[in-house]
Amino acid sequence: MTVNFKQRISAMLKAQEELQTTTNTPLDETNGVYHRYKNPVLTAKHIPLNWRYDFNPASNPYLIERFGINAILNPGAIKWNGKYILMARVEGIDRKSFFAIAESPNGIDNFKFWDYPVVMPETDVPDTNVYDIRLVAHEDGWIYGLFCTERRDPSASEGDQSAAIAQCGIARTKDLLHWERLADLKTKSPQQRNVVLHPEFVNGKYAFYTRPQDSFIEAGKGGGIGFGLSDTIENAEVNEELVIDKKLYHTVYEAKNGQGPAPIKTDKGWLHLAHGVRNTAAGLRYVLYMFLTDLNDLTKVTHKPAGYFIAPEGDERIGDVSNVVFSNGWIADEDGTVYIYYASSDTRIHVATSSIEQLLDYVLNNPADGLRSAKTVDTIISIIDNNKKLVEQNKTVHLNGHSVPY
Ligand code: M1P
Repeated sequence: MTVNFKQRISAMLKAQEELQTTTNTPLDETNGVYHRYKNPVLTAKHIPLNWRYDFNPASNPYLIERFGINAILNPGAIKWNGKYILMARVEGIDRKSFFAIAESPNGIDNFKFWDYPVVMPETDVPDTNVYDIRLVAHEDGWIYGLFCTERRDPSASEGDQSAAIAQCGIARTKDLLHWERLADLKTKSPQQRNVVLHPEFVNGKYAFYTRPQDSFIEAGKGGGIGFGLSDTIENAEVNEELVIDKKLYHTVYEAKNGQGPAPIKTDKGWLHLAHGVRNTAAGLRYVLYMFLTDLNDLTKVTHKPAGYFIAPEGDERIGDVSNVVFSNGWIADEDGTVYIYYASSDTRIHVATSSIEQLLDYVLNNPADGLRSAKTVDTIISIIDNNKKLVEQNKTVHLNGHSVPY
């Protein structure tokens, strides 16, 4: 082993150790609903060096990176044995995605990958690409992972090497290490992505959030987030998909939308996190939004604040697929803290923290979309007028030379 070889390994290990052990801190600025954090929680640089380098000087005398990682994004999330687990989508330089699990003691930093990437069994029709897993601890006792499985469209001509069929793969586990692959979900839709399993039985059946409109080539032909039931999970089949949250003209989910992680149960209803997409001159823009569904009727959206909950900001706006935030994982802790994991621009993973209380306040009390500019102005005027009333009632404090209502 040359000195240079040893020095490079040592420098790389040191840099990675520093990256993994850096304390993450919340940013001061907040909109009252959540805190963003200074550093991403996972990046391509977090992938263990022994996955990428052959450290044997005999077979790799130049210490060449034998397999590069392009990005880490869109993780499923779950609290498991007291640890915060992210099952990330890792994308190699060969464009194939696979899953790998990283764990953290506190959910905001010190994420470290397990020794090996996840070995996900295939069905009789091998997956070309798998991604965007949603982890759900179902009341039947299994942990399920629902993910997108993509294969080349068998009807595509030889000249068309990009047409694909996306469907929902289903796997389950008891320990996150050994996975049993079940049959892919059957629906009437030619394409399915962003399918999520509801954590409880509904009328004794397995319940799914789907996206019936999805067309891989063209963004939808009507539709939105669907909901349907299946008698079994082993050969899951949803025959009827009811659209519960549809795409809508001139909203942030005008072009398409998709369920994020499985919803969180609260005493006021089921809290949902979803992504909405609209087209712009700069390309598609992906943002996150929230809504609440009825505790007993999961198909009824009871509250939905206007616009986005999280949009790409600062560095988040730039990456492999710019102007994108996407989330398919969150963890609601026993003390009510909610860890929202989101990827920015299909490149790296961040955390934002909130609480059930704050999220409920947000979905219950933030104004709904009036769907017209005039209604937006009405909303703002009502906020101004309420603040004026406080001033008139002398309910003010003086801050930095301003009279501010309290
Ligand atoms: O590139 C943005 C996202 O695009 C797809 O999401 P959707 O199916 O809603 O359009 C997915 O490929 C997702 O992984 C990706 O982050």
